[in-house]
Amino acid sequence: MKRQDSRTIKSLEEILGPDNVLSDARDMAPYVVELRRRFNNPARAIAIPTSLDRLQALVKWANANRVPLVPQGGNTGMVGGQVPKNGNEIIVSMARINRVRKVDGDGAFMFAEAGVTLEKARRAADGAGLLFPLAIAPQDKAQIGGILSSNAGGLQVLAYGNARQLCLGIEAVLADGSLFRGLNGLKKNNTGYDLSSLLVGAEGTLGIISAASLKLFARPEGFETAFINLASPEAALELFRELSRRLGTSLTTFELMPDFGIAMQLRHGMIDKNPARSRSDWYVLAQVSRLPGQDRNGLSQGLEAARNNRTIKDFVISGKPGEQRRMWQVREQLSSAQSREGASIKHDVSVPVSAVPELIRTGCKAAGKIVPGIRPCPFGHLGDGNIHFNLSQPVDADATAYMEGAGKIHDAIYEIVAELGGSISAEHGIGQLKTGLLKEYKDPVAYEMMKKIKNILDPNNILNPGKMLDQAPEQ
Ligand code: 2HG
Ligand code: ZN
Repeated sequence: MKRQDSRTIKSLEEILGPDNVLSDARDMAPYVVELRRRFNNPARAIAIPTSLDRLQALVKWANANRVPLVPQGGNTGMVGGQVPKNGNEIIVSMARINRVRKVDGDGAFMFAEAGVTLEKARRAADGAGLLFPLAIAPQDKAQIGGILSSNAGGLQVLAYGNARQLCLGIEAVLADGSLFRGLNGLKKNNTGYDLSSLLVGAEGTLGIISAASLKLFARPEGFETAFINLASPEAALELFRELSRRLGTSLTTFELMPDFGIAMQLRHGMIDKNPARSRSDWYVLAQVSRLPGQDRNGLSQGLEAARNNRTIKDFVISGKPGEQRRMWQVREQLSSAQSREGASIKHDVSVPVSAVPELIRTGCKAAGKIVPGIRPCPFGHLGDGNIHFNLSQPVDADATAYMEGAGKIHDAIYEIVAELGGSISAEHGIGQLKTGLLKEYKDPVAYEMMKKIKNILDPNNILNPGKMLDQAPEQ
């Protein structure tokens, strides 16, 4: 270990206590490597503060000594925002600041600290007879701080909104170590700039979120879940229109899947049976939540009507948790099925909902021209206009060579997305994967505003440097 590093570790141990600092390469490995193993840079140490005071002291020290910090939650991010970029950073794990401070049933909110896992937050809401609706996988790993910092979306945005919309306010440690106290349980609070919202989705570049006030909802009595056969994304859009009109916000989920996604799961033994009534080119997983006293037939009536007018081919529907689980499993496993099928070029993009079929049609055509034999697997949150436009390598292609050619495919897909008025990042964020793209596609005035804000709040560029904005603020 370099002398400078051992001095750093000593300072960290003084601030946090020796049990809360890791510097051995083996101990640091789970924090440094992320899900897709695309980023694998070393960290100087892992700091695991156990209290707000210690977190503040740590950030103050880092600012004084110009030590870069990378805040980290459950390390489930997909764009490298939560892992080092330059190799000289200290990862600040928020895992030990993990209390649910309070649940307020009347106001329908809870105060949860950054290290609370999604599962724990959902259980706390459930204990008060309420629902915290955010649904992303894996629930036992993803933490509230990371969820808010990346403005995560997931499978129920349609009815309840993404992380930002589920947040009433946050508490965060700023770059100088001061504490921004934005926690409140107020639905109405018109007192100037919405600073909490600014820090949500900032990927830890403006402050380290230490706690959040989260909105809670009435807990549904049950769900109806359907697995639907359709011929095309156009038909799926038509069905979405029909179901949204009939069901409003009780339609919590509307997910599109290609048959290729199911074929892969069958091939790799991840499921033993297609949950649909028969095979078709496309499927939709739709779910409706039912509050006490509400009619349970809304979804089946909507689907009957769609089958009668030939929008859809067929469907199965169930209110039984076991059967629902099997339908959900197929959707949730799409990402891992793709990784078993070789290399995959991914695009987490959004377009206006009405443009989803065009995105899929033109995107598949463009990708097929660049790499003959490429296997498109566009899937995801059609109801939010958010498609994971993923493309598996041709069978028997060389994975490394395929990934080396990703740039051309990216250019083609992002160009289509831009033409359709969409976004180059829908729900996974910018991190270190999309800094160049952000600069290219963000409105230049908005990009300048972002740089100015960063410069004011973090003049020494110690908070997640090189993430989101690919440059140090001007000194
Ligand atoms: C999902 O919706 C996730 O399953 C992952 O956002 C998407 O792997 C992906 O591209
Ligand atoms: Zn997704």
